[in-house]
Parts: sequence; C-alpha cells; structure tokens
Amino acid sequence: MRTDFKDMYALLKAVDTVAIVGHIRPDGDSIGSAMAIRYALLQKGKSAADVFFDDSIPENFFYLPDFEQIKNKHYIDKNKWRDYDLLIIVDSSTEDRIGRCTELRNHAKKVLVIDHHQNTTIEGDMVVVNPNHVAIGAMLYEFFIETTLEITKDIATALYTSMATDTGCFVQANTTSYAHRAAAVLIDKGIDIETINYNNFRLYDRNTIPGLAYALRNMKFFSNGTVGLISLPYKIIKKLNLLGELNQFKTFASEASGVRVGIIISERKKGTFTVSLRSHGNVNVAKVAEHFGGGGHKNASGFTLKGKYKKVLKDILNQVEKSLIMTES
Ligand SMILES: [Mn+2]
Repeated sequence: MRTDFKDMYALLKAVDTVAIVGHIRPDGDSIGSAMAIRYALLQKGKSAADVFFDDSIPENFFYLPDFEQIKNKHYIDKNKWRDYDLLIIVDSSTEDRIGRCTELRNHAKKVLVIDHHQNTTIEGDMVVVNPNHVAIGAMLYEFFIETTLEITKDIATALYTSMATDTGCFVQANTTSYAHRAAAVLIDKGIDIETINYNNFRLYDRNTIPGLAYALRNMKFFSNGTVGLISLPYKIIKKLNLLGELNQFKTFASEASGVRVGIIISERKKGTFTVSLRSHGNVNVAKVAEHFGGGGHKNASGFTLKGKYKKVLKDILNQVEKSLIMTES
C-alpha cells in the first residue's frame, strides 16, 4: 500500500492538460471519482481535464455536472487521441479494464494510477493504491482533506456517488465508519442526496421491468440455498434489450434469505458469459473471480467466461462452493 498524497499533489500541480480514464462497464465509483478529479482540476485553472470511458455511460448519472462532456466509446470511435501532460487511471486494477483508452498511454507524458483493489497490477509513473478504502471516492476525499483542497458541492456530489455506489448505499460488508464520516461531511456541502440515491438504488428504467421479472421468476438456488443464481441467456437479453441495464440486476441474486453468494450470469454475446458475484460477510468472491482471470473486491467481483453454459455454470458453482468452505474453516 502506498498513498503518496504529497507526490500526487505535486504532480497534479505541475501539469496543465489531463486525461482521466476509468474502466469498461463503468460504475458509480469510476465515473464519480473521474468527475471529481475533473472538477478539481478545472477549478484550479487547468486547460483540459477530459474524462474517457471506452463504453456507454449509464444514464442514471445524468445529475453529475458536465455529464454530457464525458467522452464515451462513440466519441472514441470517431475521434483521434490528442496529447496530454498526464493520464490518470482510476478504479482499474488491470490494463484490460480500460479498453481502448490504453492508447492514451502513447499520448501522455506521465501516468498516475489511483486504485483501491487488493491486487493492482496496472502500471504507472506514480501508483497510489489503498485497498482499505471503500471506493476511489473515499481515497480522493482523504486526498482533498490532507491537501486542504476545497471540496465544492460538485466535487462532493461526485465523491458521494463514488462511495455510495461501491458500498451498495452504505449497506455492504465493506462499508466503513470512515466512509460514513466522509459522507456526512459531503452531505453538509449541500448535495442533492435524494437525486443521487434514488437514481442509483431505487429507480428502474421501465423497459427493464420485463427483464427483472424474468430474472426473479427464473432465480435458482444451490448448496442448500446458500448460493443464489440469476441467469440471463443471450436470447432474453436481446429480446428484452437489456444490455445497458444489467448493472441494476447485480444485487438481487444475493438478496434472498439464506443466500451468502449471489451469482449473475449474463450472456452478452453468444457463448460469452459476463459473471458478477456478490457475497455477504467473510465470503471472499475476489478469489473466485481471480481464479477465472477476473478481479474485484472481497464482496463484489466479476469475470468473463466463454464456452457452453452448462460447463460454465458447473465451473463457477465449484469455485463458489470452495469459497464457502474456506470461509467456514
Ligand atoms: Mn471502485
């Protein structure tokens, strides 16, 4: 663990044009933390603080100021990379997580990595990692406080988004007292807490309701009811047009009584399965994801597998059962 906030501050002070990049299938942490950095840099008078994601951006983050300025995959399809003094990579433990944005390395003089994953291998001229923080937003909050940078309402909105989404609105086992204290300070900056939490945790796009109904109706249980499974086959995803909305389904598999690990498998392309795992308490699903070449956190992780569904499911259940046995011993 290294948290060289002084060096990071000096680096940020010395540059003028910055590109900020988060991971594919962007979540509230990578979007919120990238935008918080953007707001802070522009507030300090930097001439560019461009935020990139090689993906679409979920619409529920519309309330973030400059939301429409985020450069998504459609922008990347059409435009050439420009040069920057600094590339900042947030919330991405491996290089493949940033998709085509890896190309920005060839257009930046220096690279700063800010991450909170347990096994970060992504490289940079400066790597600031602290797995004790619930979210990049919590790390940045500490950075702002330590360096006495002003936390504006916009920055507070972005940092709160980041922490709330990486803790399931301060519900999951990773939630810390530090995150609660930081959230309290951010709320006092006048952020619109209802808009943030309603859009991230309560609101469903009406078009996803049939998909949700399918997911719940077809939910399955294994290992004496300790493992919950939601599977969305390719034909259902296509028929119900669910691709952009799958993030919202992630928690349901782990929210039935008795379930300690929830699995959601979505077949985004025929024969390619995106797997998300959610666990309660001490069950470590990061280890399961790592076994399959993915990553994440103790209670929330993900990976991708190719093959026949039956075999894929069997392999996943095997590893998940191992993680449950490991927790007991
Ligand atoms: Mn995160």
